[in-house]
Amino acid sequence: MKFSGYGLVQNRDPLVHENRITNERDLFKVWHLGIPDIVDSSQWVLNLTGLVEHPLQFKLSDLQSLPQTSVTAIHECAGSPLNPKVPQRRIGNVVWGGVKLSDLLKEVNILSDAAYVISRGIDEGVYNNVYYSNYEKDLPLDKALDPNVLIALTINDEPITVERGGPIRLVVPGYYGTNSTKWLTDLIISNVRSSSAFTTKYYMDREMVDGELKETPVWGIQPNSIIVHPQNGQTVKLEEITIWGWAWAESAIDVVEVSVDGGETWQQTNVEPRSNMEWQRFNYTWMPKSVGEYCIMSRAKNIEGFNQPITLKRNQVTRVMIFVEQCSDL
Ligand SMILES: Nc1nc2c(c(=O)[nH]1)N[C@H]1C(S)=C(S)[C@@H](COP(=O)(O)O)O[C@H]1N2
Ligand SMILES: [Mo]
Repeated sequence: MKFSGYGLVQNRDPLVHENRITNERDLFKVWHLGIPDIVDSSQWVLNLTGLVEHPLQFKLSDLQSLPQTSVTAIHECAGSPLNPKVPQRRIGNVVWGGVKLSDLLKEVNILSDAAYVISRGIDEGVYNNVYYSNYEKDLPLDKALDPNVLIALTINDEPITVERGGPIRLVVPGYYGTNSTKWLTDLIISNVRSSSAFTTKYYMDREMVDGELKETPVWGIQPNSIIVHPQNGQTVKLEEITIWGWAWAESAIDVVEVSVDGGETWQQTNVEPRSNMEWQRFNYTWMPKSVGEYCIMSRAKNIEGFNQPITLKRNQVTRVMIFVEQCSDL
């Protein structure tokens, strides 16, 4: 292993999100078990096995010679599985390139009782004091057949670095980053979910609903938004200002509201339509009534009608505090 144990790189420079496409070097990185030492990626082999008629192996060069597609998509970490309700907003919007998983699945002929695709990475190590010999995740077969799901070889038109999961990783646009297995070695077609700790113990939301424990896998990204301008702590002049930011979810966002009074009242913003699996820009022109301190919030609703919660969820609304001061030339 090149690096052992859990690690996180997060660029907290607030200006990172001014661009629609996030620079690779500005995009967060997460690993639970370590970063494997990959000496010769030309030897990399991806096994496609399980409930299939013809199991197959693909070398890196095999994948490179198949038809390539690109998908522009949000990439969001669900946050720490030890504190799943704490919002982190590790997010970016990037261009992935590679082979459609659905193209590989066509070649192996999936058997009729298949329901999930289990993905396994080569990384091994200790997470939260327990040793794991692999990182393993799963996704429903329906999602795996979505043409946006890729065996990715590039990010923003560059080969995926080892720290980011190269030479090949799974990318599941619309699902939280945890499902996009890095250093991908195995895809196993199954009729049951994976029994891995990363799908059962961790990344499984638990809440009491009507006295019963409801467990939900951390798959589809729930509505979320960030305010890019103004920035938290910023001082602005008493004049018209454009509040803008990004909103996203697995399905398209159709409404984003902002509040300039800490959530008492909400105003609709202009939201651009969704393109591919990208985040959507919203903006709202605001004329502050007077000088003072303001708490600005944004909340996004997806086309299925789900709204961002105010508190206690990883996708709770963002708040920024700003100061409005008198224009100096008045
Ligand atoms: N093999 C492997 N894949 C993994 C992980 C991991 O620890 N091992 N972490 C997951 C998590 S929680 C996230 S958020 C994303 C992070 O991808 P990135 O480092 O490219 O941003 O990878 C996912 N895939
Ligand atoms: Mo994550």
